[in-house]
Amino acid sequence: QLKVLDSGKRGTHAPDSAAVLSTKDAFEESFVRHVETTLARNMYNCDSLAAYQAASNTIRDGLLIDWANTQQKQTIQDGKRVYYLSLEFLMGRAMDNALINLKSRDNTKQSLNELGFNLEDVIHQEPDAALGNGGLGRLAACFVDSLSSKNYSGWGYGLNYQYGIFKQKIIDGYQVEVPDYWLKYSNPWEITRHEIQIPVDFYGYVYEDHDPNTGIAKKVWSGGERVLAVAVDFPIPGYNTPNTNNLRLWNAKPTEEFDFTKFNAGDYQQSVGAQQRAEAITSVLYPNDNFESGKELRLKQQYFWVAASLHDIVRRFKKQHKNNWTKFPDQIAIQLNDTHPTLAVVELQRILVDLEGLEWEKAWSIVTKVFAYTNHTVLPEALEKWPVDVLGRLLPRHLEIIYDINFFFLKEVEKKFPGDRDVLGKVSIIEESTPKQIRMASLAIVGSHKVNGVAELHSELIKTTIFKDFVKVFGEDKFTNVTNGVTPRRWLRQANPLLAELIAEKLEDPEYDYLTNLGNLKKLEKFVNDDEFLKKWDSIKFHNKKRLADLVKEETGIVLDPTVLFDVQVKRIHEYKRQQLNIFAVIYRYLRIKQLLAEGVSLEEIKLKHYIPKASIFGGKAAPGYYMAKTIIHLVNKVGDVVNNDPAIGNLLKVVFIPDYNVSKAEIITPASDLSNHISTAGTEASGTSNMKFALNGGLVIGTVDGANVEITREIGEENIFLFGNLAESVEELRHKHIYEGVKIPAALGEVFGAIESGLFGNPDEYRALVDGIRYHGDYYLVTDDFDLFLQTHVKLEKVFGHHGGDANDSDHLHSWVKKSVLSVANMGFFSSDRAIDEYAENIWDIEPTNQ
Ligand code: GLG
Repeated sequence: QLKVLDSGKRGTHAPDSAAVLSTKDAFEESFVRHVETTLARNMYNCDSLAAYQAASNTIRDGLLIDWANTQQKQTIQDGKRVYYLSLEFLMGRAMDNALINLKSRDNTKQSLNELGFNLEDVIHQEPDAALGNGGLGRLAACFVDSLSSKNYSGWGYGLNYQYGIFKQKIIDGYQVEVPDYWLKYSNPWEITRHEIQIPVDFYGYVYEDHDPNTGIAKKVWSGGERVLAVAVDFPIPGYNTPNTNNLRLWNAKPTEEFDFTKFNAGDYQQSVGAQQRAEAITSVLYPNDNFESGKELRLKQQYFWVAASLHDIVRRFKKQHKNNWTKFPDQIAIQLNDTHPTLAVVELQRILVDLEGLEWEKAWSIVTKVFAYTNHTVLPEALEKWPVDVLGRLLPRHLEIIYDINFFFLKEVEKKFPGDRDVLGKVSIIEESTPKQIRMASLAIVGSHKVNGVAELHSELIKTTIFKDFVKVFGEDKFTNVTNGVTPRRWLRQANPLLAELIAEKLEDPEYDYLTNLGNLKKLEKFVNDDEFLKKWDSIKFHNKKRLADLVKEETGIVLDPTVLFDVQVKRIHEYKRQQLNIFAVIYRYLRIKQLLAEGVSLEEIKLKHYIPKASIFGGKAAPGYYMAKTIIHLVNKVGDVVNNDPAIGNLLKVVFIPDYNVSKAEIITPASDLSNHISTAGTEASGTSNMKFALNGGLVIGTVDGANVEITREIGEENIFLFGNLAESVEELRHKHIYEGVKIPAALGEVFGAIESGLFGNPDEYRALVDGIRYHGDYYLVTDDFDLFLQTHVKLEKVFGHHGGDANDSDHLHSWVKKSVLSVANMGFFSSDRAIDEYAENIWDIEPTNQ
């Protein structure tokens, strides 16, 4: 029985974070104590890094009190909890976010000032927690923020990689990967739970045993290799609430076991070797986005994480509910973020049947009530499949269970569709290929009670394409949509403090309550004809553009004029995201400007009649093994070299590639865009989330009719977004045409290819694969079909942007572009991750917020 502390008592021991953070004295006292004790330094010898460490330890102390209170409160309330299983949490920096959520930023800033430090400098000392690749990992980070902020009881479970996503350097225009050893100076935000160590087994064999009492046969998995999972916790503060959830990431550690046979045989090195390998499991994040490489270590990571998390969840359940298993689904919901944690389905079935002795059917009905699965992509190269022999060697008992799950499932399918071998083959969890493979998405669907896509279009597409046979078997209701969202705490308040402040002022909301009621932004619409307001709005954008120009100068040496149109595309580099379409259009623009100049047209005239000045800003990482993506990076950089060093074109065009795009850089880039590109081939981008961030920060969007662009358009109005391109429903036909009738290169694109092949951007052989992929190999991503439409849309949007002087006195610009910007922001309330989490809670998890 847990001891229940009444709130009075709790008050005397551990009030809340406010005690450490709300008064300057308390902050300063704690700061100095951490400098002197935790860091063993003194105030005379305290640089910004030490200041960061002392400040974050102080803030962390406050968080831990909230964290402990929350855990106790949640345990006492004994409600249902959700566990979000994600192999990636792309958190970024923690300090600024914690200060904002705890509403202690101003106070801390002042305290640090008094101590002789500048808050911004201190914040910059923190390395990004970059335990993710892109949208999928950042979504998980936004979701844990919303779970806390909306007072849900919800934990994240993941892996504590020693190396996050690599750091990207650009050398001679090429991407070079550098390891990201982010824990160099230890991490003040993590709390290692040395007492929570869970053994995880691999390999070995399965035998049958008989219960001595009942004589019933049961399977036993034995032998193999054992690794320990050690829990590392990160407190996740909610905004304006004491509710502080937990993100638990696992570290792999060797057991103390030791191979004495080898040791005695004199082979000391070998005897510790296996143990040393244990730590490799959590050492590095796989750097692929939307691509599965099928490496055995990756499967090991997945099982290690899933097994540790489930044993932890089951242990916590048993502490309160013993073996009252029917209660399990009333207490616990588990969300599978993509198929990466799908082995959790199998592991829970194994725990219930093999370890807890439940009957198969009873166990399976519990399992399927607990799990739900989110799909993030329809790209075939991203769908996980594991060869049967690889999985069977690593996890022999799990393979048997997968076969049994499939057997019982197919029996049901057979009942529904007697004799229909075609359906059976299509929905089978085992693909009868050579080698045989396990289809993880099929397993996830069969093991879950709900399956969701991440934007309306995507959720419809999965029902009619990759999962259509499952819809036949399970019916439509199992498949649903939850459109993604982003947290306005980080992506508005933290990234764009001036805009957040202006909005608070206009909404007469000095406490910034709109940050958890984002629908309130709608009230901004009233001011859309108020010139003073529009000017202020525009001057904030200008300020943010200057801030980005400073970053670009620092990172690349290139000087950007902040009055020109900032045209941004930052995201992972991928053919389906079509950075190549963008850079080809930039090349075309450059060629046209050069041609006009050659015809004797002056720069001024070009500006007035043809092209407005703009800067094309790119950023993003390519997976280290993705040749085509790396080629695109190289081309962007080489185009930049040519264009930026051509004095003839003045400020008409600049092209920059910002190296090492990450969360912290996104916080500077996002608020500074006039226009951002979300131009994937229709039907390929499941949702996109940066489109939401840009629109929320008053940047306009040029995009295809894909992913969440569709819903953004519906919310903000089609007059406030620049959509173009072929629709998802035409894609198949166009691809088919390319193959059977050949690819037609539009004239403008032909000129671009000509320039590339003339060597204007260096050795043309370097770009051969990129150009030939379009010209001779079917143009799979439909660059040729959308190129002219993209150019035309630019002509249109640049008219709307007009000739902006940057002094916010251009009234055409104010009444066209800036007005659209305001209207976008006013209607972006739907895209808060709070709304997404509420939908999951209500439609999938069946949980309610806790009482605070
Ligand atoms: C995926 C998709 C994105 C999506 C994100 C979050 O490609 O379109 O926005 O998940 O659902 N790998 C990803 O980033």
